[in-house]
Amino acid sequence: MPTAYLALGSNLGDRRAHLAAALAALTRHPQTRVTAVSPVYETKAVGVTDQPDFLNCVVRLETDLSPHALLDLCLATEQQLGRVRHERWGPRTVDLDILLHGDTTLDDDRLTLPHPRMQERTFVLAPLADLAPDLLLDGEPIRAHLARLDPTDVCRTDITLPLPPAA
Ligand code: X6L
Ligand code: MG
Ligand code: MG
Repeated sequence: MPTAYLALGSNLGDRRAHLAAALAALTRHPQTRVTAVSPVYETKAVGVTDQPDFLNCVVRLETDLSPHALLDLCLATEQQLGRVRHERWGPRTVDLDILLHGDTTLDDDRLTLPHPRMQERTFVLAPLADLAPDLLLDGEPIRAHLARLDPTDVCRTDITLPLPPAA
């Protein structure tokens, strides 16, 4: 089964509960297995900076779903958790982004893999490096990409998201 990595974020309401509920939804799906969850980071919003701080983490999945089917699951999970899209890059109850799906490279109207801007985002690379520091991206390990970013952009919390029991 291919291994995928997802970035999760929340900056509205009970942020920890939203991340936990997203994890539970991914676990319940018959074609996905959540096999690792990173530490949770508290992070200043980037893009639109005038919004609440985020909680961000990364999860590792084993999945039979194609990249597009996994994208559909991510979007359905966001909707179930009450995400309403207002302005671009605005606050959200939960956001699930596919970072990597096995060795797939893909670029169409709906999805680009690997995620085209993950190298620039400390809130993505810090938790990804916790799970997969040696994973190669553009020929370099995640830890080397992370070393080029500003570590003060993110703060590791003591929040733990338990790996949900297999459904
Ligand atoms: C210039 C222009 C600099 C755009 C940065 C960066 C835009 C990231 C959007 C950017 C730019 C994004 C999260 C967030 C968002 C999150 C934190 C995005 C999409 N999502 N900030 N901002 N965590 N800390 O999950 O990632 S909006
Ligand atoms: Mg996002
Ligand atoms: Mg998204």
